[in-house]
Amino acid sequence: MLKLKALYVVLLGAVSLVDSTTVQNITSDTYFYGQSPPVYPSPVGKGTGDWASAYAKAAAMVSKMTLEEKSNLTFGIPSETNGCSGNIPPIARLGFPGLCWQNAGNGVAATDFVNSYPSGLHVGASWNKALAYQRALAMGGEFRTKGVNVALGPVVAPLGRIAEGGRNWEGFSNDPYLCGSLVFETVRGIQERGVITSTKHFIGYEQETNRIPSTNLAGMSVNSVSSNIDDKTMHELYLWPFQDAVHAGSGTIMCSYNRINNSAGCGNSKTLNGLLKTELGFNGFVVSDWYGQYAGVATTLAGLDMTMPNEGFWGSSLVASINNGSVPISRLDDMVTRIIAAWYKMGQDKGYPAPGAGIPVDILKPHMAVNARESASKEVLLDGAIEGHVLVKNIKNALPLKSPKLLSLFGYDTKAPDQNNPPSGLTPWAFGFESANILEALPGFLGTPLTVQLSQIAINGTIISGGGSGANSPAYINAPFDALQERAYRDNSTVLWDFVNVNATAAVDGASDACLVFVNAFSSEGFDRVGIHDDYSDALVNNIADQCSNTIVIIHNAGVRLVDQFIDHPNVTAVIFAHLPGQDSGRALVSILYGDSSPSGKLPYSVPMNESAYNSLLSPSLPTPPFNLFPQSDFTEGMYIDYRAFDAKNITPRYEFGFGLSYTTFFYSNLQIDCIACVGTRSIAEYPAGAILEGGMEDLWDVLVKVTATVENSGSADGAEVSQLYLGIPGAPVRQLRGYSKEAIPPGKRVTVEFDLTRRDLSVWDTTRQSWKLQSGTYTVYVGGSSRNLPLTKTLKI
Ligand SMILES: *[C@@H]1O[C@H](CO)[C@@H](O)[C@H](O)[C@H]1NC(C)=O
Ligand SMILES: *[C@@H]1O[C@H](CO)[C@@H](O)[C@H](O)[C@H]1NC(C)=O
Ligand SMILES: *[C@@H]1O[C@H](CO)[C@@H](O)[C@H](O)[C@H]1NC(C)=O
Ligand SMILES: *[C@@H]1O[C@H](CO)[C@@H](O)[C@H](O)[C@H]1NC(C)=O
Ligand SMILES: *[C@@H]1O[C@H](CO)[C@@H](O)[C@H](O)[C@H]1NC(C)=O
Ligand SMILES: *[C@@H]1O[C@H](CO)[C@@H](O)[C@H](O)[C@H]1NC(C)=O
Ligand SMILES: *[C@@H]1O[C@H](CO)[C@@H](O)[C@H](O)[C@H]1NC(C)=O
Ligand SMILES: *[C@@H]1O[C@H](CO)[C@@H](O)[C@H](O)[C@H]1NC(C)=O
Ligand SMILES: CC(=O)N[C@H]1CO[C@H](CO)[C@@H](O)[C@@H]1O
Repeated sequence: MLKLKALYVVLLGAVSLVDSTTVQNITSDTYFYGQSPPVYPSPVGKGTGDWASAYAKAAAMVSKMTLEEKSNLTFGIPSETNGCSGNIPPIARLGFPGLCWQNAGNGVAATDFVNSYPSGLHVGASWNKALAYQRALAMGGEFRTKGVNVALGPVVAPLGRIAEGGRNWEGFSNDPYLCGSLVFETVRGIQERGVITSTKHFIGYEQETNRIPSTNLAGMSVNSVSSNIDDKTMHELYLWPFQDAVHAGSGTIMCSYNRINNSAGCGNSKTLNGLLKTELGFNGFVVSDWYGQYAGVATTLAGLDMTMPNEGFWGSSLVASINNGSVPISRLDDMVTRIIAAWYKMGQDKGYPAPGAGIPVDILKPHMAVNARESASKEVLLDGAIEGHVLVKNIKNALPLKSPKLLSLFGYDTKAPDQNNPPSGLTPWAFGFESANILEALPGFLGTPLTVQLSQIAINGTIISGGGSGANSPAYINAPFDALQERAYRDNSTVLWDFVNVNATAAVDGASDACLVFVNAFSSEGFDRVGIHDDYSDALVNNIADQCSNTIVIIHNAGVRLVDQFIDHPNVTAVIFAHLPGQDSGRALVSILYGDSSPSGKLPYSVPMNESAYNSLLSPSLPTPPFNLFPQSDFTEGMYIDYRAFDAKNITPRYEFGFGLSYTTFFYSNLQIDCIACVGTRSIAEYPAGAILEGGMEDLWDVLVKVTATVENSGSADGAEVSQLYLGIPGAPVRQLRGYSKEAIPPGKRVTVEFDLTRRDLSVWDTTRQSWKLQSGTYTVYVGGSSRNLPLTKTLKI
């Protein structure tokens, strides 16, 4: 979702919205990878499990509503009393106060007195479920205090299929298991504070390029990209984290701008009625992405329950479609029941702040200060910032620093952004867009911002988040420069810097103990990145390394970032992927640099040797003939993205998925498998047979195998290790992440780590039977510290 509403209106206004059937004008079905099959009618919400009483209360309220009142709950209206990203009006006579919707998945956006939490990618790099849950609780408290009924997040699509995807940083990881486990904790934590989560963007939303309908340079309508995904890949990759979000009880799911198999995300009966509402037993409601409703009756019948941020194709037309019989009233009743049930389910009927109470209409005008920051969040913010840093190179004992007397600092990413108070009045929004000018990038959505080189980086200062609607609002920014200066004060040491000269003219004091070079890889909603390295930053690093024998590189990266142009420089002694740490960026980094904490993050993606490792999954596909007007993106690689592809093709990555260094070492031993489902133990059915609860058939979550291993801190420093379990399923990718556990372990101590493998974890999607299938055969269990460092292996037979 994007805040530049006016721009959208302009773009959409110029577009004649084309239904997928028109496509057949320019081609025949045979040209297509797939067409979405019709799934009707839209399933009526059942209110399973702990939704039962919310559904009963909702049904009672809905029974008192007039047709127009019901209709009015299905679309957004402008508000004169708050600045929320979206508003659903109240029905005062029934005691329903309305709903305020606000960005975003990584903290309350576009307002004051809130915190900026680490972004999704940073949380992914932390591999810490408990911390993800604590972060969600803390963020949820802020949304609640601000009177936000629905938080516009978390994000699990894009998953990260395309390395350059502009919004990959909003989500956790391109591995569905890691992503799914963290979205589960996030939904649970936010909703525990009574805030409805809007897990997004359903589904196959993997590129910004052509994400929405537009007009090309010839003035012709170009439809949104179609993500053409086969059924197996859909289930085992893209639907997987949504399944976890639904299992956690996500109150609403946001449908996406893109099309899936040539049918719009918010009008696709197969994905909405079929996958989400039937197969996953979703009790909540489906909301459109902002201006993402491209048709009227068709979307109503396909399972869309609410359109945002205005009446879209509904309003009086929805009422008319009920009156003329093209939409049954039962569909509208279901839409409204799902919406009101979500509100009751979170307990918003009791003691909830008024919608938008803490979100002023105009932040620049005098307004009441509503402080949403809680003291308990302080620790979560700092720990979250620390744990998402991933150390990938550390030679000559460069780190931790040993009481340095003189540090020299270089790079545009060292200090807080230059311009801290742009005209919008809010730092984060603008600094998100600072270098890559979104206004240049939007028309045509061809993903090629004009200033190609600089658009990859945020040249005016350090980044703590990406840009666009997912950017959040810091209470302050503690930049690396700030924290290092403070440390120099404490230590009576010296820091020198040069942020102006970027090449050989940058002077390095010859007595420097270390030179720290800060660069970034920026990314934003609205356009895809134009590369995964940039020559400008790489030259900056090399120029310092040429002059300084202890050069430490810190990269704030909103996605995969190559290091090939400087990694082998003998003077580059350490490299940290610092991701997007939120407002405590600097002090988190200093804690790691000085060894107050050992780095414990691991990569939630692979870093390849170079661009060519990605093949087609680098640049998002552009419309090509004969589909110029109907861009197609065929997901022909299936399951094989990131490490699944590298493993299958035997491509050696620079740094593999799950890799990250520590200041200590860990030793793995004693792999034990307790296989409840194994041959000779108990006969287990091939297919699940349980009732459909939230997230699908309930027995999909039965634990069929328990694995334990011993992990010892075999070094001399404190540290935390992310133990990872990969599973080789017959006929599936070589190995797939199916368990992980992060434990702090003192030197010389051992812990037992446990991994529970559920029926879903062990199964594959059977396209014929349309069910998860537990195959008979031999499975390999691997346990270790990364996807390619797996010292423990055993097989089991099911
Ligand atoms: C898309 O088409 C593929 C190929 O026909 C099919 O396997 C898949 O189920 C379809 N998915 C949707 C959502 O239409
Ligand atoms: C429904 O919404 C419209 C437009 O916002 C408003 O004019 C009308 O009064 C509302 N009707 C009811 C019954 O609330
Ligand atoms: C019913 O009303 C809707 C909304 O105005 C309209 O799109 C549709 O064509 C109408 N159908 C019939 C059969 O009149
Ligand atoms: C960023 O820096 C460029 C080049 O120095 C400058 O033109 C631009 O105005 C700056 N943008 C912001 C948001 O500070
Ligand atoms: C820094 O200097 C102050 C005053 O001279 C002294 O008290 C303090 O111990 C010194 N700190 C360190 C870390 O050397
Ligand atoms: C590098 O330094 C030279 C002066 O030695 C200067 O002319 C040039 O513009 C600099 N390059 C960059 C990229 O700043
Ligand atoms: C490494 O740094 C030293 C300065 O300390 C410099 O003399 C040397 O040339 C550098 N090495 C390389 C390969 O640039
Ligand atoms: C890119 O990396 C691969 C290994 O991943 C290697 O085989 C290939 O030669 C490299 N290409 C270039 C241009 O460096
Ligand atoms: C056969 C036919 O009608 N082709 C038209 C389909 O739409 C394109 C784009 O609008 C036209 O250029 C073709 O003439």
